[in-house]
Amino acid sequence: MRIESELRKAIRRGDLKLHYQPKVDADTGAVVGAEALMRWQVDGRDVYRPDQFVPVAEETGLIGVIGKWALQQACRQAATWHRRGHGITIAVNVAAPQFLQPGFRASLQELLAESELPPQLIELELTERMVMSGGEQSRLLMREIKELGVSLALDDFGTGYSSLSYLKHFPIDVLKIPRTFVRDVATDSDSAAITEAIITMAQSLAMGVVAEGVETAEQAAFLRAAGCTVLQGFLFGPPMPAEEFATLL
Ligand code: G
Ligand code: G
Ligand code: MN
Ligand code: NA
Repeated sequence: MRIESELRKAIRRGDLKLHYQPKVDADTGAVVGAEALMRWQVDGRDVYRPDQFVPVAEETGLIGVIGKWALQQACRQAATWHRRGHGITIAVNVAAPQFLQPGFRASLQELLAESELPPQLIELELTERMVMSGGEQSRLLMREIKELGVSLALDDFGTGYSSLSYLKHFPIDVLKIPRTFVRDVATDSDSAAITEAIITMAQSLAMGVVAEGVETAEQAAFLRAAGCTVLQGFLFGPPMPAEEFATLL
């Protein structure tokens, strides 16, 4: 419970921040979007990494507060860049208990309105586990959210309970190829085959596809040749503060 009480204090003190990792057009290298990733830092150093505190926040219900805060920050940031002529889409990770909380859609709608942001500039990254476990409730919620104009991406596609049939039933716009597949595309024929299959499937379902964790030029070349249109990873830039991200635009 130590992380929980420290997290409550961190929220009050404003020690949470969003960092932004570039997503680039595979052909031109132009920055087309960003993934917002939460950081809990004091004096520029991580107090805890998100994979440590996000699960605690999910278990204790604090995810409602910090998840809403993250969405608000992302909407404001996207609106600022949009006003400066950079219409880039910001993707925000949404945890299952946050997404399934009553009022999530209404609160998203309010945040979009208050920031005067075109909703197409926000994307939610959902997990397979959430989409599957929420069943019909998830499907209805997803449709309502799409009606707002916000797009939906499936994070770490193929690592959860992948039933391919659900891709038809849920209104998903984008598949994200996980880092664990991308890492080995140049050295392991199975990873290469799986990655190509995800890209082909996304294309035939008229979905977008984003490769995560791209670290080398070889990986980028493979993905580009396989038809992946958007790339994300340390090769193009790590998650960084908004001011630094702005220099890429
Ligand atoms: O940022 P990496 O840099 O360490 O993130 C680790 C994990 O934490 C990722 O799985 C990411 O999805 C999750 N994460 C980061 N920021 C957020 C957030 O704002 N909300 C949720 N739900 N998860 C986040
Ligand atoms: O689970 P999710 O995909 O939302 O989290 C993204 C995570 O991946 C973050 O922890 C982020 O810092 C990390 N990440 C982003 N790009 C790279 C990369 O090129 N290599 C590695 N090893 N990690 C990355
Ligand atoms: Mn993500
Ligand atoms: Na991911």
